[in-house]
Parts: sequence; C-alpha cells; structure tokens
Amino acid sequence: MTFFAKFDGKKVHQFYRTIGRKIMATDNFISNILVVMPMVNEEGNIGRIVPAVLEQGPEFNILICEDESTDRTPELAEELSRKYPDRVSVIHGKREGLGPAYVRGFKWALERDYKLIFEMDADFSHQPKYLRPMAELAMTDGVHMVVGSRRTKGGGVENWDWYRRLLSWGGSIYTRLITGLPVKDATAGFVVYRREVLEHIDPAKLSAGGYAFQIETKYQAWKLGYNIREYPIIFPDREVGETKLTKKIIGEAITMVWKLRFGKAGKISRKGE
Ligand SMILES: Nc1nc2c(ncn2[C@@H]2O[C@H](COP(=O)(O)OP(=O)(O)O)[C@@H](O)[C@H]2O)c(=O)[nH]1
Ligand SMILES: [Mg+2]
Repeated sequence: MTFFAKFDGKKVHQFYRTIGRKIMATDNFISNILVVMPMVNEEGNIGRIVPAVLEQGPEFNILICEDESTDRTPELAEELSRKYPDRVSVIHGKREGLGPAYVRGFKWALERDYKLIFEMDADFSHQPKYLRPMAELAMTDGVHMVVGSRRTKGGGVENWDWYRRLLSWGGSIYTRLITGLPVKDATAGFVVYRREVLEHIDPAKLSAGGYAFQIETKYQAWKLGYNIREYPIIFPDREVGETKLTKKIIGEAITMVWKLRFGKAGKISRKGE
C-alpha cells in the first residue's frame, strides 16, 4: 500500500477501479446470499417479509438484526429462526440506529461464507421481487455493488407525500453536489455488495445512525474504486408499522456530507492500510 500511497488520491482510485474491473469481479455464479434486515417494532411485517425473501430462491438467507423492539418482533424473529434453522438467523442489539445495526450484521456476514450481502428494510418498501435481478447484476463482470434506485430510469416511489418526495430528491442532489458521489439515489437502503467491498469498507469510519450511513457506505465504496450500478426499483411507502425517520436522522445526513467532503471521515483507504 505504501507504494500506491505515493500517488495522489485520484490515481489511487483509478488504479483500484482498473484492477477492480479486471481481477476482482469475474466470478459469475450466484450462490450463498445473505440478506441483512434490521428491524425495530416490525411485528406487522416480519411474518410476511421473511418467507417472501426466502421464496426468491434457495441461495437467499436472512440475518435479522433486531434492536430493543417493544412489540413482539423479538419473539417472532426467534420463532422464524426455529422454523427455518438453516436459512434464518437473528441477532439482538442495543437500539443505536440503522448504521450500528448494519455494522453488526456485516461483521456477522463476513465471519461466514456469503458471497453477496444485501441491505434491505423489513417494511416491503424494498420489494423481494428485486432481490434476484439485483443479485444477478451484482454478479456480472466488473460490477461490485448494486443500488436499488428510485432515481434511475424506470424507478420511482409510490404513495409518498410531497414532504418525503422533496426530502429524498433534495437529499440526493445535495449529497451528489457536495461529495461528488456518482450515485443518483445516494440515500438508498436497498443495496447488494460483493463480499470484498464490505471487507474493505472500514466500519470505524461509519459513524452515522440513520440515512447518513447509506451515504457513508456508498462514498467509501466509490472512493475505494468499486463499480456501483443502479437498478431501478419502485418503492412503495410502508403500509404497516411506523417510520423511524426523525429530524435528528435528517440533520445527521445534512452535516455528514460536509464531513465526508472536508473532514477526516472522508479520507478513505483500505481497511488497515
Ligand atoms: N435494528 C435496527 N433496525 C432499525 C433501526 N431503525 C430503523 N430500523 C429498521 O430499518 C428499516 C428502515 O426503517 P424505516 O422506519 O422503514 O425507515 P424509512 O423507510 O426511512 O421510513 C426498517 O426495517 C426498520 O425496522 C434501529 O435502530 N435498529
Ligand atoms: Mg421504510
């Protein structure tokens, strides 16, 4: 690494981009997929979303990351893992936000032999029917990460009020303008990574609790030179249960992009280098 560090940032990224395409992303078999699904108070969704994901094919497995729910989610999750012992696992943690829940989930995934790792919400906004096409795209040559995108041709949102639309639209444009991240749906949370991407993302630099976490992971992957593609998805609003989006989470995202652009958080190198 010291050798490449002599180049300026741009060349380092270009170098990774080139090797990324040529060496690291040429294995095209779909196998062993883990869908990491964070949940707090999802008793109205958990019983339907888990089988709906498993139905997409025998390659799909689920890790439920449950944090301090006050409804029946923890018991229902345990029940499902007993019902599908080889395919559904559960970990419970402190309720610190989506970011820390995913960091725990990714660590769990990397300790095991999964080739593709998904991030997916439990509330059916991320529709299970997209899992397979996104996995297939992620396994094509030269692609490392696929973002289920509301802002690429063919994608969109359903049943959103003007406030959520404006927030999502403004958030994406703002993020791209300040950070330069070449992803149209910068705050998207339906994402699949090839395992090597997560192996090289530094969890110590993922500080955010909410949406900003989505920006941080995409930013790191891009800076490391991984090739990110967007797959169009239709994103209906949740029908059951309540959103956990708060003003605090929005505020965190607004300041995060500046930290990525100008602060230490944005100085990205491979983990341990
Ligand atoms: N484990 C865990 N899951 C969370 C936390 N906050 C939100 N979630 C889950 O993350 C997903 C997205 O949250 P949601 O409330 O739907 O956010 P929205 O889609 O932006 O309104 C859902 O599956 C939630 O249950 C948290 O602190 N810990
Ligand atoms: Mg949601």
